[in-house]
Amino acid sequence: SFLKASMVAALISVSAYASSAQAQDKTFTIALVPGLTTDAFYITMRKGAEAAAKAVGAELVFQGAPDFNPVTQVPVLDAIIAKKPDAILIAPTDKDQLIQPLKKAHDAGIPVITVDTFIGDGIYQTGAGDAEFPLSYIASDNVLGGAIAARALAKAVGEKGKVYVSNVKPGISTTDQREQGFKDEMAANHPGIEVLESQFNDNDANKAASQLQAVFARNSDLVGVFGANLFSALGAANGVQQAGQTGNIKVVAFDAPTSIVDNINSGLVDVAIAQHPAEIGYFGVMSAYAHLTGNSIPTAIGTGFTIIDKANVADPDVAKYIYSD
Ligand code: T6T
Repeated sequence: SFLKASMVAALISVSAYASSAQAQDKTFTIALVPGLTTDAFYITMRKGAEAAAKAVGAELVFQGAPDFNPVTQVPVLDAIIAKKPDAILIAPTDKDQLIQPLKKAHDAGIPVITVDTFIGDGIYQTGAGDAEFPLSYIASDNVLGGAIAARALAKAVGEKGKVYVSNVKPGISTTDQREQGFKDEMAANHPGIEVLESQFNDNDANKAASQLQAVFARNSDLVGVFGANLFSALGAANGVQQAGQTGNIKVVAFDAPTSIVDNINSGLVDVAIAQHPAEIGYFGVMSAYAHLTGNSIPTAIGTGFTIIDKANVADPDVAKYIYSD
């Protein structure tokens, strides 16, 4: 009869509702471990991650060390693993030194996705090697970024003269790749440029500033510098200013903190290559969520760049890529 059929239909719909509600009731906890906490790049990444977490009803835990260093990052990671989150997103601070610590998470059944930086060679899910267990690598194309920087610097200095790379330290996947991309592009297409020895500053802008002045003291014909990350670029630019060489020594900066706007407008920095950290955080969380809900995910996701200079820095479509403080 009609009554019976409608009762059955009602029961079916109640149980369908109950099971979908149950699925949605599970609040996934996703941890994001940045390279360091006090860096506008990772602060912006966190915003994108929070936006995605909100969209899927997940809880985001953001926990990191105060400096970019495996010695301080590993204990933070260990503490996160002990809390057994549903997934870990991490920017490993060293290609090799984070393999074993992350393997512990993997062995504990916690899915690992690396954001910004990678471990091993960054090629995951191959079944070969000891560092291919992360599910995905979500980041800028850093070799390309280095090549973009080389072209911008070569143009700024008129394709001629001595330049160098202000860098963090060897062993970090991102900044290693930027330096490689920069040097390869200079060697292949800019014969008038001489690339001097790189200077490593340990992510200390003050050190980068002193190094700029020391390189200039040894090479009075220095014409340009590529700052391979936020602190390297900020420090190198400050060094140029302190040496009274604004406009004479051209600066191409990787990353785009708010201070870059003033530096571009004043002519201290010629070009800033903004990464899209919010995009990295957003797709990091979305990938973790997709995996946790039974969907397959890409083993690599490449995010974009925005190239900022004096001509476009005031354009809202460009300025929206300036990092959050
Ligand atoms: O350049 C970013 C990031 O991509 C790199 O891995 C480390 O340095 C930054 O966080 C900027 O400080």
